[in-house]
Amino acid sequence: MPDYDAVLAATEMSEPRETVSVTITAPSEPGDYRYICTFPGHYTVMQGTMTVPA
Ligand SMILES: [Cu+2]
Repeated sequence: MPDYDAVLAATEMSEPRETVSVTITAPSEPGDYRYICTFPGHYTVMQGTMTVPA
């Protein structure tokens, strides 16, 4: 995982059908925060948005 301020959290690599979880402290600034799978080629379909409401 790159040492980059925009990366708030990460998990270890998971196996197919395995469930992994991560707990983060959401940013205090309201807004939409994108999340992605960084495995090569997965970004196009494995992504979403976490919304911190105002
Ligand atoms: Cu993926």
